[in-house]
Formats: sequence, structure tokens, C-alpha cells
Amino acid sequence: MSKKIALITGINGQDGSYLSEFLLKKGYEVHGTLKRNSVAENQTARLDNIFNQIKLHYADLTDLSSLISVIQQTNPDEIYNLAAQSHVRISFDQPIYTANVTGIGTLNLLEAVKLIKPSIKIYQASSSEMFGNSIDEDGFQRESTPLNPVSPYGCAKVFSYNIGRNYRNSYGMFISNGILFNHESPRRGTNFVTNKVCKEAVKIKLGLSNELKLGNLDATRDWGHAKDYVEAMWMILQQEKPDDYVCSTGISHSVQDLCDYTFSKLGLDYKEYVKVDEKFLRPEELHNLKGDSSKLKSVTGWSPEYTFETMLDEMIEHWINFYKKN
Ligand code: NAP
Ligand code: G4F
Repeated sequence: MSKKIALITGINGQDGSYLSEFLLKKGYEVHGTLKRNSVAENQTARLDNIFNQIKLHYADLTDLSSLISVIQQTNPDEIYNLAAQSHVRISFDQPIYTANVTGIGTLNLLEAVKLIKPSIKIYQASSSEMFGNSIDEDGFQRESTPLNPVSPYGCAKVFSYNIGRNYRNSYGMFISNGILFNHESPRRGTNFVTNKVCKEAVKIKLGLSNELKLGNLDATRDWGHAKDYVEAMWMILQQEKPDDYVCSTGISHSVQDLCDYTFSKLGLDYKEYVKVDEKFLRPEELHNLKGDSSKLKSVTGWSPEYTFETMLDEMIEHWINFYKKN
């Protein structure tokens, strides 16, 4: 039997790198898109250990012609659309860029697939940020919770979610949304709060810094591990019919809890080092996230292996090793 072919947009991002490793283990031929950067060296750092087993192609979600050509060249069975301007705070600084990439970019991809090979299965990286401050009475967000985004990023993701559903219903295309809650790892960008806290707390412990500036400490998030969540992406595309699924741990913690756990693990009291800096506050904040992934669990059998604590332990360990080596 010939190998299944997967194309991952945003392959060099946190999720793209874990998903590539996962799909290679499943026997897939893995292709991915890279967008052009002026410095090439660090762009594929997350792919170092599998660099020779995957194939990379230059393409940009804002450039329809590049998407057409990469789909023609690779002829994929499955596309995982992970590319995005994915930083919520930065989406307030670059709202139009974010809408073009994270919103219209998805439409470019769907049009390219519709024109070339509409039978390709598509996974769309939707987000819990789409819920904004909507919460069901029991305190959870789930597939039926109203979408009420509070950031340009959230608005762009709602567009992508809806256009995917529209193409699924209008043209019979296999397009599934994974509505993923926050997921982290040592490969997470260090301007997201979990990896920022882990990295800076380790620096403080090692005497390389003496202060950590953060924004809102009261917000709560449902944090899982990216390794667990890429498995859910694949499971979602293996179903007979396309559908939309929430993926989460069902447990939420505040940014303060995150600081407390991380600093305590290093024998420090976060209250002595963490300062609130307005620069990291958002014009509008999403206060609380806690997801109910009963549907995903019952349909696919998915369940996460990592807990909040084991995930943070791995991230803290990563930074300790990093600074020991450097
Ligand atoms: P990430 O690390 O920021 O990766 C995003 C990827 O998109 C990078 O490879 C980036 O390339 C690429 N990209 C950015 N702009 C592009 C463009 N114009 N054309 C083509 N590629 C472009 O994000 P992630 O954490 O892996 O998340 C993967 C996806 O899931 C994203 O769509 C994100 O919005 C969504 N999501 C993430 C979470 C989460 O908690 N991680 C939760 C829900 C949904 P460069 O690095 O070279 O810029
Ligand atoms: O780590 P964050 O930047 O993640 P955020 O905004 O929840 O977005 C992430 O998760 C979404 C899923 O819900 C994804 F769709 C999205 O692509 C991204 O991966 O911030 C988490 C919380 C926020 O409430 C923020 O206000 O931490 C708070 N925070 C407090 N101080 C901070 C900081 N966030 C960042 N990035 N930096 C701070 O200094």
C-alpha cells in the first residue's frame, strides 16, 4: 500500500513540529510549508531531529498561487492547516495582517483545494479564543457554546471556522475544525505566558535575571500539552465524516497558579519577582477558559497523557538544561 501523504501548513511552528513527528511514526510522507524569512537558520529549529525525513516547500497563506503550486506538487490526502499569526496580544498591534493570514489565508487554502482536489481531508486549527467570554452555566465551553471573540485573532479564527463549515456544507468537502484550548511545550514561543514564566523563573534561579514582568495574573486557561493535542488532530481526520470537536483537559488554572507552581518547583516565591507591566495587558481580555471535550473523547477515544504539572516539569527541565549547556 502506498504511503498516505500529509501537507502541514506552518510545519515549523510548535504544533507542526510535533504533528510531523507523530505522522512520520504513523508511516506518512510528510510535506510542510515554510514562509520566507530573512534569516533562514533558526526557522526550522523545531524540526532539527526530523529534518531529513520531511519535505519543505515555500508557501504563504496570503499567496493563493503558492498554495496552488504546493498542493499540485505534493498531491496530499490530508492537509493540516496550522499556519497562522497565532499571538493574541500581537493581533491587536497587527489586526489587518492577522485577519489576512489567520482568516483570509484559510479561504485561500480552501479555494485551492476546491479547485485542485476537493477530496483532500482538511483539518482547520480552530481555537478556544473564538469563545471569548462566553461560558456555559456549568463553567465550561463546548461545541455548542456561542462564539463571541474578544481579539482580532479570535475574530479571524471565527471566520476560518465558519468558512470551513460553509465549504463543508456547500461543496461536500471533508473539513473538520479542532477547537483546541491552550497547549504548550518546551517548543512553545517564549512570548506565550507558560514558556515565558518557565524560562524567566529558571533565569532568576540561576542568577541571570531578577524580575519577571507579566500582564494579567487573574486570567485562567485550560492548559494541555501540544504532544497530546496533535494526536487529537490526526484522530479528528480519521473519522468517517467531517465534524467539529473541542480538545481540552477540562482543568483550568490562573496565570498566578502557573507562576506559583513554577517558582515553587525552583524553591522560589513568585511574589518576590513577578511585577505587573501594563505593556502585557490586552485592550480586551478573555478571562476564563475551561473546555469540555466529551464529544472528542467519546467519538475518537482521545485522552491526554500530560497533566498541567508534568507539562510544566518538562518545560522547566528544558530551560535548566538549556542554560547549563549555554
Ligand atoms: P505557532 O507556533 O505560532 O506556529 C504558526 C506557524 O504558522 C509557524 O510555522 C509560522 O511560521 C506559520 N505562519 C505564520 N504566518 C504564516 C503565513 N502568512 N503563511 C504561512 N505560514 C505562516 O502556532 P502553534 O502553537 O503551533 O499553533 C498552530 C495552530 O493552532 C495555529 O493556527 C494557532 O492559531 C492554532 N491554535 C493554537 C493553540 C495553542 O495553544 N498553541 C490553540 C488553539 C489553536 P514562522 O514561525 O516561520 O513565522
Ligand atoms: O499565553 P497567552 O499569550 O495565550 P492566549 O492569549 O490564551 O492564546 C493562546 O491560546 C489560544 C487558545 O485559547 C490560541 F488560539 C492562541 O493561538 C495562543 O496559542 O496568554 C494566556 C493568558 C492571557 O490571559 C494573557 O493575558 O496569560 C495572560 N498573560 C499575562 N501575562 C500573558 C502575560 N500572556 C503573555 N503572552 N505574556 C504575558 O506577559
